[in-house]
Amino acid sequence: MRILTSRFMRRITALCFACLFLLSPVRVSVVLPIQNDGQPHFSAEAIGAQAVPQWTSLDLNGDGAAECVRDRDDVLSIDDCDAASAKVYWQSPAGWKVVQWTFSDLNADGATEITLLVWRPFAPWPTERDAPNGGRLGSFHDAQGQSCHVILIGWSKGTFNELWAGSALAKPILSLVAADINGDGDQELVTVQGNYDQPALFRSGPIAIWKWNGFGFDLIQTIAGSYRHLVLLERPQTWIIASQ
Ligand SMILES: [Ca+2]
Ligand SMILES: [Ca+2]
Ligand SMILES: [Ca+2]
Repeated sequence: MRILTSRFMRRITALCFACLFLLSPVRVSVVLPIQNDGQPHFSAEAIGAQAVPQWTSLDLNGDGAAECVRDRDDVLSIDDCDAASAKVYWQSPAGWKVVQWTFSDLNADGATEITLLVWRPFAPWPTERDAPNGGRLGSFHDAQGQSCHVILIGWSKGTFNELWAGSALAKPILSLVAADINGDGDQELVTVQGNYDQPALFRSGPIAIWKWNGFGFDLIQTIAGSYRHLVLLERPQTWIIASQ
């Protein structure tokens, strides 16, 4: 009886921990963008907080020297940080519009990669090129035929290249953050989702949180609302602020 009770208690305790993990809500604070010279302005500082800084250089290939990431006119490049040699290791292809990027380890392999939020001309899956209306991805683009993608770029097999490229998203991402928001040791991809049929300047939607499954991302939590931007706070990093 004592053994049964002990086992039972262990199971109950484990179940409670599991419930806590699954049910722990992501703490989100919502702010309204302030007007700055007539333009909506959104930042952690708007609520007296410090955002996690966006670094632009890091040793991504483990050779002891930093690589620099530059984002100019929606083109992203990775170079050797040396203005004299200006050696570019990777550059986003023509036709891509890189609207946001961040260092991350979303694929949980222990190596930092770069997560890109990209708009590019819609293309159906290769196996559905001849399908009517673009196949299963057919409506995943805006009126201009541009679709939104998440793409991971990193060091692999002696070069920088695509580690993973998602197909056209069903709902475009407006803003993203990569962070371990539930403290399980692995980063989650936190996003704001809009709709392709919303005017680009007025897109808004819920927060959607994704987890790497080894092959892609699974949706693990949605927070309803009409959000537009995300900012991850310095302390504690589990706080996210989102603009409405
Ligand atoms: Ca390096
Ligand atoms: Ca990684
Ligand atoms: Ca996590």
